[in-house]
Amino acid sequence: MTIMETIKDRLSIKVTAILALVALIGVGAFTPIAVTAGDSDYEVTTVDDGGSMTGVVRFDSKYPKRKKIRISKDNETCGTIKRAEKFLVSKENKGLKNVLVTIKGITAGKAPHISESITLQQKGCVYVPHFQVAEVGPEGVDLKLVNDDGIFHNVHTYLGDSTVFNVPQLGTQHEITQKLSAPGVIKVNCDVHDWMSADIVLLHNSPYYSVTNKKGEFSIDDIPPGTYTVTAWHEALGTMTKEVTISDGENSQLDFVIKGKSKKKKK
Ligand SMILES: [Cu+2]
Repeated sequence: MTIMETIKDRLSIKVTAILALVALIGVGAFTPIAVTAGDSDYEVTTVDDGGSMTGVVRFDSKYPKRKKIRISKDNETCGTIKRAEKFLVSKENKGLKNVLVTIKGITAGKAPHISESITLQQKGCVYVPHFQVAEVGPEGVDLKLVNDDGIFHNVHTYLGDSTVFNVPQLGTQHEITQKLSAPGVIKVNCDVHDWMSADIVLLHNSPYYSVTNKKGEFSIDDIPPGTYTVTAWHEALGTMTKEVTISDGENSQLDFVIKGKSKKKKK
């Protein structure tokens, strides 16, 4: 095999692997596009008589169950079984928690609530909160890492495939602070306890967003009237897109329904 053939061969394996991954993630109408951080030339103005938008992100039928994770180390602190936090679905209405809903294309509107610091706790070998979103200014944000466990954790953060920071946190180090600046989706993992994961989304100039609660509900207000694209982003499902028209002083309802896997037919 020549070098070129070897490269071509490897490339085709890689492409196949990526396509397989896309097929896996692309549940329902979601597409695996990462969240975008916001407009750079956003202008803060007073929104008189803006409209609002409320809605629900939910499954239509069967929804993914929370995966059971067996713990084999640090059991005194971590316990023996955890439930994955990727899919937090309400039994009541099949609503999905921790979906970031964002209205795109608003270039002038309400002021963003800029966070100077955010906190990520390590408690019982789980990150709390599992998902959080913050608006950052040009100075970035301080991420306070709190170790409530008194055991060794290693906080490793990624933006895409690149490491943002990778810091050990001893049981004796209750709190350490790291700076985050670049907007985007930051994945957090513990190199000691591989089940520990969290997502932090940093936005810049993007105040028109909401994160779904445990019933999959979201709400955004003070929206200048107009027709916009709305995206719903979930860590494991990717992005779903819809259009909404907002009118003066009125509320628009917009629901995202995720097509769950169909139930197996009984024989
Ligand atoms: Cu850990």
